[in-house]
Amino acid sequence: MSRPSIVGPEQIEQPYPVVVDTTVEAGFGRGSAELGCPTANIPPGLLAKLDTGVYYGWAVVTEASEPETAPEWFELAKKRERSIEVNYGSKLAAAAGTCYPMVMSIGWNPFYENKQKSAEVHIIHEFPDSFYGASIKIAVLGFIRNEQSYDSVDALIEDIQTDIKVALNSLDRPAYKQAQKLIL
Ligand code: ADP
Ligand code: RBF
Ligand code: MG
Repeated sequence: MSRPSIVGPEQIEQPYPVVVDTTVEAGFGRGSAELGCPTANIPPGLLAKLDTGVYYGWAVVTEASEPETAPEWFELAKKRERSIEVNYGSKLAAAAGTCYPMVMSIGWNPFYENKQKSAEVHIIHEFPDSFYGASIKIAVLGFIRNEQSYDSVDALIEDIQTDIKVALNSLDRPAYKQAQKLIL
């Protein structure tokens, strides 16, 4: 299916920008393994005012201090087959505090028939290490498409690659570039 290479108006319009400041939590652990597309999971309740679907915007991650009491998502992290390292973003180095483009998916991942709603941010940057527990600020600026189910993992991967191109093109406009300052 052919898709537009740029989406959304020249100016940012209601209900955007949607700015959220939160923590990177553990998800189901299949993003990087199966799709080659790691996603920083965040609490979906913070984005309840947005419909399910795929969005674009900017993201900034920074190191966070260790919480005094273990958060709920630690439980999910411990149940995972391969253990994850929760480093609170201490290995981010120069990536800490830098604003990167992102694509985000909100919903039930119809392809995987998830029982729980998730909100996941794929930051368009290669990070050498994971950053579970880090602070993450996002500015959601536009909608790309509805979530879909697919006949194969490859078809999902192909659509995500197109989402990334669409996000980069859509963010490369003056009003959208300016919006970086909302989270810097
Ligand atoms: P999970 O199901 O736990 O979210 P993923 O396979 O989706 O597992 O991997 C997500 C983790 O990978 C993030 O929490 C983050 O620590 C790390 N990560 C590395 N690179 C990126 C990136 N470019 N975008 C988002 N997360 C990344
Ligand atoms: N999952 C789906 O089931 N259908 C989708 O259309 C879909 N689109 C996505 C688009 C982007 C940009 C990203 C980052 C993820 C998308 N996902 C989608 C979620 C994907 O299934 C999920 O990230 C992995 O299962 C890891 O939890
Ligand atoms: Mg994830």
